[in-house]
Amino acid sequence: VTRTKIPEGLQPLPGPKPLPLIGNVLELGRNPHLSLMAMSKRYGPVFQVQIGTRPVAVLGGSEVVRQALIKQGEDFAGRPDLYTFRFISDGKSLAFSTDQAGVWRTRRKLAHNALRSFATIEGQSAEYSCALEEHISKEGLYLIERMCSVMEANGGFDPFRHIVVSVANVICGMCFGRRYSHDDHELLNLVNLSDQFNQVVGSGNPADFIPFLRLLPSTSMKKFLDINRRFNVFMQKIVKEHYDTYDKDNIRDITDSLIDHCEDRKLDENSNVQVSDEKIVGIVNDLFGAGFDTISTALSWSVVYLVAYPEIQERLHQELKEKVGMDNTPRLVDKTNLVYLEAFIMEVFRHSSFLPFTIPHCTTKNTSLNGYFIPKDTCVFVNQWQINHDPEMWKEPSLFNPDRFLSADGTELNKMEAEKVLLFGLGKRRCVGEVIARSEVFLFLAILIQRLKFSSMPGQMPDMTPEYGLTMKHKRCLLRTTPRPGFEAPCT
Ligand code: HEM
Ligand code: HJJ
Repeated sequence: VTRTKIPEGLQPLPGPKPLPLIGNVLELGRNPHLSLMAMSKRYGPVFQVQIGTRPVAVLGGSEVVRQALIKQGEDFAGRPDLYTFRFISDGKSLAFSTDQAGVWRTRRKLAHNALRSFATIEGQSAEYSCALEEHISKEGLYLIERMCSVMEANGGFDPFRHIVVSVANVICGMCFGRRYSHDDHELLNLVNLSDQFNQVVGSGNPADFIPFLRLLPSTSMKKFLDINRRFNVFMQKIVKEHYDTYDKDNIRDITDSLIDHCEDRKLDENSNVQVSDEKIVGIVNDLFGAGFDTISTALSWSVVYLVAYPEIQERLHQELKEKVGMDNTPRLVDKTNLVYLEAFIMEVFRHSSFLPFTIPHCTTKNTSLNGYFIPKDTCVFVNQWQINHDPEMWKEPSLFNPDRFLSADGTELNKMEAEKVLLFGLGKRRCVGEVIARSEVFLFLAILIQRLKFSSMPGQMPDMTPEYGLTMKHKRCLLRTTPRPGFEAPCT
């Protein structure tokens, strides 16, 4: 190991003493967000652990995270070259690859523009404000039908199992211009296996840092490779169908628009072609993968919280009754009026912190933070869970209490409190789907809470212990649902 000399006036990062070869991997344990938060009490908001032989800087305070990701954004905008990331989209993922700044920036802009054009740009329809709203409204109503019919047949339903298909259909509509039936096994098998994906790519997977572990047989790694293979086969088939039927005068969806961008660029002789077609069209893999997994996780957690806190569920339903009424389907414009729902969503984000760490970052040059030297190419973990549970920032952080996000008179969202929650990252690498994600979680929930009441199976409260991973899920469970008065019809 070569050490960069520490410049004068700077200190090396503090942290626990590493063991030879494995470093501090034993101290990380099964819940790195908790163990690293505990270490932060001792070493401060920025410290170092060694995973295998590799030093990792861990950021766990609101101030240092803002300093690093916003004020020193350029220095912290890289991604580390991690073993498991090489298998995601054949190493060509927008989110997980080590693309140089120029390539990454071009791809990120394309992703932003594609989402704007096919999701949030205002449409001309009177019924829906944008394509996103249309997709969510329709899939929301299908989801209710589905939940009720499964309920009638089986006396209980697994929330994640059905939510994930509806959420996948929203992103499918925008990316591919199509939807799948709730019985389509090709889609079901793909989207119901994301646990394994998430557990393997969660920050601090020892196999990313300790090469000899990769030689040991591992079922989780086998499943991870299998999921990525199936994911790529699924995506390549759809992309090929798009190439075969592509018509430059009729751009149907995000996949078409990315293909169109490649074609346009070939006609432009001045363009400095540096990003391959594969890396451009492959952006749709990230949009689809992120689009189905994160939002279905958020919604499934939300439904479980509704069941665990029935008085909160009742208050949410009453708010919908008052502010939207029972004769109208909720719309995105209702968001500003449904303040308790907004507060509930913020509290689900904070309390579950189901994305405990951002995707790992990497320093792009020698830099410093809080007087500590951090060399170029240092892997950086950002502990979002810690910021969302910091007792200095939150009164009784382990209490689930949406009211913490309301003004004293309960009529307005307290924006200052809401902005303290960190779930989408910050700065140059922050989530490109945040607007879509927030809209989608809001509208799906408004539609579900207006029409349905959720409850536990008698004597079987869902287990809300999260399973560690990139996105953390609650254990699969069975819940009950009954239609609210006036909405019995779709459930026959
Ligand atoms: C990146 C959160 C939904 C697309 C991220 C990151 C976080 C995040 C924490 C990493 C930030 C970092 O590394 O610093 C979430 C949450 C979501 C959500 C909590 C839902 C509640 C979505 C959706 C899409 C999306 C719906 C697209 C349709 C992406 C992409 C990146 C990303 C492409 C990679 C950005 C980059 O590396 O430059 N998201 N996300 N996300 N997200 Fe999301
Ligand atoms: C996936 C679940 C996948 C991709 C991407 C390429 C892109 C979750 C956070 C950010 C979103 C960024 C992305 C997430 C992963 C999934 C997801 C799965 C295959 C994939 C922080 O999206 O089962 O398979 O291939």
